[in-house]
Amino acid sequence: MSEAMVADRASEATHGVTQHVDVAVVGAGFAGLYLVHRLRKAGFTVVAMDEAGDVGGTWYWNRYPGARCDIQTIDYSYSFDPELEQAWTWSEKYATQPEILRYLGFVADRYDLRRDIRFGTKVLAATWIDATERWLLTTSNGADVSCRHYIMATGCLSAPKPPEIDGVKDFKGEIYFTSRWPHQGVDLKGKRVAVIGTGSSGIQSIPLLAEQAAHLTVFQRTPNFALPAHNGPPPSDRAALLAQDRAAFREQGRWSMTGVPLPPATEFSFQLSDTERRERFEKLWAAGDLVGMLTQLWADQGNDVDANALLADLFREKIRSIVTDPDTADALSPTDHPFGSKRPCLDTDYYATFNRPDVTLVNLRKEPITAITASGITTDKRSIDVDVIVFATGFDAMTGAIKAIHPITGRAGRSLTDVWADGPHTYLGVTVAGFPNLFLITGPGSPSVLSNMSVSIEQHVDWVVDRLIALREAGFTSMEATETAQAGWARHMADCAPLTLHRLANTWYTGANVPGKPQGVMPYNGGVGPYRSICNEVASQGMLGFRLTGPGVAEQCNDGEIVRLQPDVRLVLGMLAQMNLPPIESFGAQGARDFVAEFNKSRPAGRPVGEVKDGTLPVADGQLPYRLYRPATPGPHAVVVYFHGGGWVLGDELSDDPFCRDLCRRTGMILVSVGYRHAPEHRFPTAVEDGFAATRWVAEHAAELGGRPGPVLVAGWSAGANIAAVTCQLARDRGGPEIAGQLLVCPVTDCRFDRASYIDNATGYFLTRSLMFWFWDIYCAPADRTDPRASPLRGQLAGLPPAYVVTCEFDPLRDEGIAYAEAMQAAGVPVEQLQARGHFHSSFTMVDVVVTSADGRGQMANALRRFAGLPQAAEQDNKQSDRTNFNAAAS
Ligand code: NA7
Repeated sequence: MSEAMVADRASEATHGVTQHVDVAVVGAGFAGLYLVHRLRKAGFTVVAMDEAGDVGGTWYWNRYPGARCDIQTIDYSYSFDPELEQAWTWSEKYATQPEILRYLGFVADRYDLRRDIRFGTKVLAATWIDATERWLLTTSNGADVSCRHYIMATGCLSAPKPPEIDGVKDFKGEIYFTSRWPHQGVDLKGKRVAVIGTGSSGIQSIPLLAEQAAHLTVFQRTPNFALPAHNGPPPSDRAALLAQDRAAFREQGRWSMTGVPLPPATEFSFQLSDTERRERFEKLWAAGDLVGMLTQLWADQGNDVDANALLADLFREKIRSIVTDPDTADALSPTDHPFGSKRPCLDTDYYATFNRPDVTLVNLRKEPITAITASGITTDKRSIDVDVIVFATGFDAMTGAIKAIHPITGRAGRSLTDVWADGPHTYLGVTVAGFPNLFLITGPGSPSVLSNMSVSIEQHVDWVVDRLIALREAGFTSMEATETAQAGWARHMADCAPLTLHRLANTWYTGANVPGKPQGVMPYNGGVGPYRSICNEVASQGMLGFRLTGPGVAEQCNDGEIVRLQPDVRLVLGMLAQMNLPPIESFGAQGARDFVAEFNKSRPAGRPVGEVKDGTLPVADGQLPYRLYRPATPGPHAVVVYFHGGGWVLGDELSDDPFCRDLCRRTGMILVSVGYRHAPEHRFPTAVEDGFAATRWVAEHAAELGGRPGPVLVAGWSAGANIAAVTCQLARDRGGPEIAGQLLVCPVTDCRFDRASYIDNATGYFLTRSLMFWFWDIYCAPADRTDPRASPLRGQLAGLPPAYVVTCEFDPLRDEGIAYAEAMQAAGVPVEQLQARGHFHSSFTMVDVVVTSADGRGQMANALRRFAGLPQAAEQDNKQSDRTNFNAAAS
């Protein structure tokens, strides 16, 4: 007898009518249907409940004219059963709502799912009962439900937002909501119709409503970017790809960033000419591919404001070319948010609809609605009489359908509404601390609405059901996220913020569309594939961050944070691990140099600066090459002498090119990157003596180089930072040159290898302990290593120029960098530190790859500007960081 049956019998005796199941599900849409199928196959008893009269979820309700999906239907399908995929053929590239609903009905029939679904049934309250370790659900219709596990498959956009406009009740005409369009349809012939809202629902329905209405007035608060869908049959190229290898196509989608198998763009905006960018844009405009437009143009379109603006300009140009009245075109052109930060739309003749004589646009930014009256809509400029008002005003997204639907009371009587009062807190977007055995499918904190929902839904359902099976096998009856894991997820979500521009717009992604709702990016923007691998890791690391309990089994809690690396660092390290490279030191010095040179060819090119010039400078016994980076701004500029990384063995004056360009742009200073000589050909102390000599030469020739005469600054990364640090000590002791400040990024400062960071980060973070041993051996004989020119930490530190010292958490060199900063400070040197959480040794030099390091590079640039007595730079990244993930604020 199953556990549910036992409980059922016991309960019947006392309560009579409660339905006992292993798992209860709310929702019978994409997620609910797959849940019922998988749970049943896994041998769980299950009941699903839905307020609707049939399956479909969002697609049951959202049946306004023109409603379609805007991910190509080939991708917007279940993939769990190849036979199902063979049995169903979509007729259109973007299926209409009726076809999607037919598909979901077909799926329900095929697997006989309806027999476990209670339609017309609302869950009124859900309460966790500690004593039985079960959820008790009271329902609007029929028996209450007792379940071990409670799964919310309620969708992200299913709780409509109230109109929030005074006077709605006074209106004497007809009122409709796109999200609750009457099943029998609406006859608008001969009527004066108003539509409020120009999100996806408004944009899809407006052209069709215009065709029916006598006159259509569109009330627009925020213009949106829309791309023509070019509907028709599914494109043959993608259909062929799917047919060719269905499994591979689906698998590629599962591991992609968006859930759609399209390789992301690799070239950056600044690597493409205007013509090339326009060609790419026109191609995607003609293809009508929204995911393509979001990901395929150039690699930085999604995370760089300026790169995104190039795309937004092209969009606005299109709008002006379609809409004949310039004022209307202007009003329809979005200017207040980057493309993609607010959900862009797919349309059919949307912009052209405004060329019709019977369509009027009211720009609510210029004339806000003051009230709805008996006869129509009044703005602060005029009254417009209408017979029908259509509200296309959207949803209380992501959290609305979970917490507003019914009270959910977890452990110790805590309500989810209270726990989420300052915004949703979840672990993986799937579970909530304090709410055992409660699961959210595509909840806040999961990729959900920033992904192809069908892929994310299948992943969540599979992960949850697999966990339930594993719990059952191990004898556990409850599973609950820990506070540590949940706080860690919040931090990870916040770390992901710079990966996209979603934080820069007021949207339903951020909760800004609902008055009074806490604001912050709710979906996980770190990508579908990375998210999948994280969920898999949680399971493979012994259910990291979960407390598992059960009768007669010892409690298990492997507590911790699942992602401690910055999200892009995690991707870079994952890719490096996959490459399975031999240790760099195994190549020998020349082999390692060749390897690094080859490796650098694959990195994004550096960004443009005013001028790049190569030259040589004299040292006592020869010439050193250098590369000078000059800002585009008028000079003379302050001058920074820069030393590249590479363990005194590898690299050259060009090898940190993207980093030098970035510093040049951010600081507005000249950077002179010096090609100092390397070991083993030139062992200690050649590199540091070259560094000192080069700095002196640059200081003496600053004016000739176009620089500002006076003190110079020095900067370096890794072994280059060692040279910069030593140069400051030598300049102090040898009578100049005058140095205004030193920027030391992950510096080598000492020859001791027993600090914790050398042990904790010995392997796995690219710069390994054995590679450092190798560098030291090649560069410097053991007897010389305590010389302050090799280990500046062992030198006199008083009287050094002010320093900005950057260290990275996952770097063997971390602790000696911190030790140097602290020792300088103790010696009276003004020191600032940036201890970069989640970063590795190469984070700051991998410009445009590790974008989460951009903020730190901005801070370094400002430190250099402070040292040079210049005002703080107008921070490129500050304009992007005014809203982060609210989970972070709470953590
Ligand atoms: P959206 O995208 O939230 O759009 C709602 C629209 O309604 C949007 O233009 C809003 O302007 C506007 N709106 C909302 N409230 C008001 C008030 N009070 N006055 C004037 N205008 C208002 O919802 P949709 O249903 O179109 O689409 C939802 C998602 O479904 C879509 O993104 C796809 O993923 C599928 P605002 O932009 O807030 O200024």
